[in-house]
Amino acid sequence: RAYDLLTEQVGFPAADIIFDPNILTVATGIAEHDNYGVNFIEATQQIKALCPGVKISGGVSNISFSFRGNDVVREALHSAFLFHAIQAGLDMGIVNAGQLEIYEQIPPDLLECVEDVLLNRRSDATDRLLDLAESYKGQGTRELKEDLSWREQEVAARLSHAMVKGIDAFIEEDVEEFRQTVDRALLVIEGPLMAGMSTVGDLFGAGQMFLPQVVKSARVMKKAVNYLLPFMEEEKLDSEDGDVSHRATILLATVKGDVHDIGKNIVGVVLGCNNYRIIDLGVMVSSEQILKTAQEENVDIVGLSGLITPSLDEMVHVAKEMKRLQFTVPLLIGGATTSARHTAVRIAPEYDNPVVHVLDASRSVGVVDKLLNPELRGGYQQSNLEKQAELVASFETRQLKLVSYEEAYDNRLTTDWSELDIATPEFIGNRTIESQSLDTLRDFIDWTPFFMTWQLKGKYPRIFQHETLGPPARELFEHAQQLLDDIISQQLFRATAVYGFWPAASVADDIIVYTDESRSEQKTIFHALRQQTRRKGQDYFRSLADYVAPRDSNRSDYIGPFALTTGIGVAELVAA
Ligand code: B12
Repeated sequence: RAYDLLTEQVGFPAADIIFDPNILTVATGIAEHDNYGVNFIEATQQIKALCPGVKISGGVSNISFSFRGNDVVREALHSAFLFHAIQAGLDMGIVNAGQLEIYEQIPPDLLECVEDVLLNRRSDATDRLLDLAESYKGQGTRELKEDLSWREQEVAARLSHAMVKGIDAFIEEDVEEFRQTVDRALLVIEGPLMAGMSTVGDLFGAGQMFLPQVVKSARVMKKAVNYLLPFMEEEKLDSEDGDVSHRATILLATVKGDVHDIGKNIVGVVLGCNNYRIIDLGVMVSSEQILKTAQEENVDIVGLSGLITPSLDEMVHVAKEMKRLQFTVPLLIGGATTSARHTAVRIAPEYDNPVVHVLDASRSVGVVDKLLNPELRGGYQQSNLEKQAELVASFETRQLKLVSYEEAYDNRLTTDWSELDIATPEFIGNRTIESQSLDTLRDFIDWTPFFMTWQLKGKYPRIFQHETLGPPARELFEHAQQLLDDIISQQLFRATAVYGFWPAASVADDIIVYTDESRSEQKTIFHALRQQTRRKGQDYFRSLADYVAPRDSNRSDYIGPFALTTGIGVAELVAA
């Protein structure tokens, strides 16, 4: 009701509405409380389905109130609950974010018990968690708990662990140990430290790590880089015979709206160690400030860093501004979200001077050296332009040509409904096939997509004749047959279906479904999409709605929807 009032009567945008359903404590020993976690998750799903566009928040710490004093169990409960609730649609939560275990790293026995409780998977879940909780009592935070074990691992694993867990206590000694094994200090950064950061990024992206934890990881990275800095400078002095005269000036900045600076700082250090004078403007730097400083300081190169998607547009803006202000210095583009393709397609066309995407810090020296060397610059720019032209061409061939919706609708598939023979279904309503014999289905399997999934691209059964793909395809096929034999003989999967026939009529691109033949009560509406891609030899831009007789045609038409699965039991088989 609140949603309807706000969106329909007050004109409030749905996206500005936040529902805050109660999260109540589980594992209290009172059976009525056992389903509170599930209730919240289901409520979240239902609100999202019923009130499209709204956001959901929740007071997460409440869920674990019954385990006050046992931080390990509480942290595990929070992380596991967040993991499931986010999947269900939770957008924001109130939780002591400094005390969160990483979902993937919750000890398996604890995770099982915690999820049994949160998802109310068994009646003795609370008792089992209570028993297990005893063994975690008084262990304080997980860093203390794990101190002893992770220090036993080899150094690269320890570095990765420290990055992911955000533990800075041993980072300098571990960095030093690894540095001893490589030729250059930079290799420590571009090896295990970057690998650790990449894991952090993956876990963050997958919703298994949260922002405060990433901040801790970033601090560890910074500490490690700071430790390595003098070594990188020393290595440079050794190789340059003590010549520290500055060769040229490079301006670096993370663009407006973006706070990521670890990568930019490393680039600054590496270029600085190669005798370039670095002006580092920091993070969130506006285009005006970048270009004003570049002019005042008469810089030789501008380098932009960006790690979030909006930074890509900001970089395009800076490039446009450089053109408008008649800059001629090269522009470097870097940072995890940037790419050679985006640079070629979107940024380079906006500026008439070199725009180069640089993948990592170690490549930055080579690129800068070439761009600033009058003898090499022309050739380098030529090859850069050629590569960018290839990227643009491959991008364009992949672009689909879309027509406007109006044009698509005007060219829809039309039918003379007055003449058409429309069949009447034998029944109206839904019917269910509870269990379809798998043996019957076996003959209908389309094996070509199966091979595609395994990245063996070829049509079945011709693929078996292929010179290189043939042998692995045949082996894979035989394994699949054995597995299918087991699945069918032991009835490991269940195949079920629901199908039905319903009176229906189309109105533009909508298909209106009626409850019965009287066609007086609407059951639901399917909003069908319409093709807008122009393809060779295409006559119409079709929509599923074109195939249902329009409401004003005075014809009685029907739709026959169905839903089926052969996958019941797959999860159990995979887990076994
Ligand atoms: C650490 C980190 C943070 C830290 C940053 C701390 C800091 N001081 O930098 C904190 C916690 C603050 C943070 C915040 C956010 N982050 Co963040 N973060 C990361 C993480 C895990 C690692 C980045 C990093 O430092 N990598 C290590 C460095 C060394 O690599 P790099 O930057 O790529 O740099 C190398 C090269 O690219 C190159 N290079 C970089 N810059 C330049 C510049 C030039 C000129 C040149 C030549 C080369 C060059 O050289 C470097 C060394 O070789 C990434 C995930 C990832 N794998 O990248 C997410 C990630 C970038 N963050 C992400 C997000 C979403 C955010 C937030 C929006 C989260 C939030 N909900 O608030 C905020 C951003 C707020 C904002 N307005 O910017 C997303 C971005 C997704 C997207 N496409 O938009 C990522 C990809 C995580 C994810 N998988 O979802 N983040």
